[in-house]
Amino acid sequence: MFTRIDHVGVAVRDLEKAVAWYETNFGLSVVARESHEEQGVHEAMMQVAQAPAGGSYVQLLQPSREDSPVGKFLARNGEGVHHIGYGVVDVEAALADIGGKGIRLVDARPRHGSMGASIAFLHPKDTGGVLTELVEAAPRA
Ligand code: CMX
Ligand code: CO
Repeated sequence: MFTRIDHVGVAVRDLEKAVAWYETNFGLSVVARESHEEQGVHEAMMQVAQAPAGGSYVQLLQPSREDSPVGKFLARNGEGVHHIGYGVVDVEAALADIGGKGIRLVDARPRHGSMGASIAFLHPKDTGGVLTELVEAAPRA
């Protein structure tokens, strides 16, 4: 069902500092910067690899408000790995399959994610404590 690891989401307090750190120390480059107000995040996608089936990234996430998923996570755990995003070919089909196994879906229906992807989250309490995102990448232009 999963085609690759699309990204690892990392909670950070200061997006600009984190971007500079990944550029300087790991040689990664920003490929997209976005803000998603409904998610309460400012984010930067740092490219790790390019591939025909879709790239792989580190997604740096700074909360835009305290009462958001990343804001609450930071208050509780501090900076660090927040979620894993797996690539899927068809996010609706993957949701139906996984939901059918009784795993709680945070998103019953896919919604818009970074870089035009269609995404959905699974609840960490049903996935061994790992917040999990399904990512159907936008069709290539
Ligand atoms: N990883 C693992 N566990 C997590 C977690 C995470 N990232 N976030 C919350 N939890 C756990 C908490 O530790 C807590 O556990 P306990 O009950 O054992 O203490 C429990 O889940 C509830 O935590 P909460 O802070 O009260 O959070 P909510 O119930 O309000 O929300 C969740 C949890 C998963 C529904 C919410 O974080 C969510 O909707 N996440 C998906 C959206 C998201 O993360 N957006 C930002 C990224 C956007 C992107 O990638 O594009
Ligand atoms: Co993500």
